[in-house]
Amino acid sequence: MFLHTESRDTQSLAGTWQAFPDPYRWFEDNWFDDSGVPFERDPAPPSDYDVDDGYAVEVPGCMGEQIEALRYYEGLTWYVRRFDHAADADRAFLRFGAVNYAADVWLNGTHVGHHEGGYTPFSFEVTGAIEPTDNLLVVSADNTRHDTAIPETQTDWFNFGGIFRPVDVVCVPETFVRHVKVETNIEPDKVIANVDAWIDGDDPEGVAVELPELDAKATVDRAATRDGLVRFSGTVELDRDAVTLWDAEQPRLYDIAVTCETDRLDERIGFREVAVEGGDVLLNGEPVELRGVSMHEESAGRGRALTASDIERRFEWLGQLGCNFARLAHYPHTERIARRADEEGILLWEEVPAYWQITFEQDDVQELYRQQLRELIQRDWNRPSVLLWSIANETDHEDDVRNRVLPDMVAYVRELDETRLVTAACWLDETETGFELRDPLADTLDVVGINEYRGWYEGKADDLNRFAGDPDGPPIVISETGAGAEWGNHGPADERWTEEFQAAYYRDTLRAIDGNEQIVGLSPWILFDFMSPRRLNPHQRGYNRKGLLDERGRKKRAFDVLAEHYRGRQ
Ligand code: GCB
Repeated sequence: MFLHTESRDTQSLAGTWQAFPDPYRWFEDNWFDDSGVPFERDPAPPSDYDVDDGYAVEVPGCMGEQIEALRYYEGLTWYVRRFDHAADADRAFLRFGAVNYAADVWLNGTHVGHHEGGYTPFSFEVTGAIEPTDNLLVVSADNTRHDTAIPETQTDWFNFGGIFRPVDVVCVPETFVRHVKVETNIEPDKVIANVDAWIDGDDPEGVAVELPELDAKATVDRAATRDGLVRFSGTVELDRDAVTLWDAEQPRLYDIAVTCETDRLDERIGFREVAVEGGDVLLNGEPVELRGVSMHEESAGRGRALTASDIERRFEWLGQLGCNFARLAHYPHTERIARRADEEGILLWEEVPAYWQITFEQDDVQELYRQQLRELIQRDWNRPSVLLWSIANETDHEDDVRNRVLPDMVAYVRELDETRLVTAACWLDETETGFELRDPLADTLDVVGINEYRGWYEGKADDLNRFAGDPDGPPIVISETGAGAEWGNHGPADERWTEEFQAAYYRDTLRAIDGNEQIVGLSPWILFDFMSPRRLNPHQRGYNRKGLLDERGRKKRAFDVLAEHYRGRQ
């Protein structure tokens, strides 16, 4: 179960760490004694390494962005950090926001855990292992691509390695509230918060819930015990008139506190309900048109380690475009984006990197798939901004194994969270008369994402005229569409890689889908240019150039085309 950290007493381990890239996996074999304890120093003179004097790197950070010579390095890297820990809490956990891709962690020689998956948080209890002074923390971070990983070996993005999100020591009492889930329902005369709280430690006497701004209090009841945690469940009922619902225009958030005798956890929630009815997506009972854009979690020179000002800029651009929606592609982005989207009233599509080819037939891969879904969903299930959980991107809908496994994943997502909509990015099939949605997965989804690049990889940008849509079918979001352009490259609108070509592509595509009743939203590809090692022509040189902005944040002409389109529909 996810360890809630946001409102906790934490010690940040951000700062300078020592990094040891280990392409030959030499240290793995030689740095540990027989009991698996990492040596503190190279025992054999003359010394080949010193754990206190490796490459100095900042954590959070992507190592290759900090050390030019290691930019394309993929493999094992040892990270070392010494720290004092003054707090005298009953229990302590080490919490990692994300490490790409696999991590093993040792504290003072004790192996405290292993984690696979490059974009979701994880934590290990270190209560017995942590000392007041001079702790030695060793983390192996390995971004080797392999064919039973999620994502697999081929992606259209750069495989930034390292500990790129915060690392914290989280201090808690013996018995504490490990996590909460608050689901909200809107009824004609009341608003209901269904609260689950997971207690770690001894079985407490009781658990209470309070919403101070609404002057509401309730106690919740013991419901079940599982994996050493006791779950308490209950509801808080509120007068409909007393509550301002969360929506894009007025993203009202409320504090909620969950307490047991020894502990208190604070969260910020929004009251809102999402649903699909007929071909519409409803937010609080009203159809909503999703004016969005896709983005990667990337910032020039920093890789995926976004700063507060990087996040600020992204929301400024969304505001300038007139967006109420964003697709966070193709893996979980930092939770700070979702928290910010809560405040800004931006609806989100969040996804796991089940991208292109995945070894779906293997049980351990399916387990890893479930784990990545669970870690994302538990992290963000209290965010009112999250509208859609996407389970996959462009997987082969003629593959029987895929067609067996993905519906299981849809069911798993619904088991974890019944209150969000489930989607996936699929393709349309071209037929003699036009385009059809033939992917069998569509029958199990609430909303179908369609990626399409007519007018770029093939066909013409107005080809989508020939997609009639099915007014009785599920709502569709065009989850990708786009064309490459190099910022500052001007020329005629029929010359590829010019800003004018890209702007014309947007105009034609927007016109082609306008009025199609099945299409309820759009998240074109993509807000800004991003690194991709498979894009090498002279206009690209390592970047996918379909951004509305380049990687330095300079706007291309298509930015204004989309802004004008969205602003006209606000
Ligand atoms: C896609 C992928 C996306 C690529 C994009 C492109 O369909 O989902 O990851 O970057 O196309 O630019 O081709």
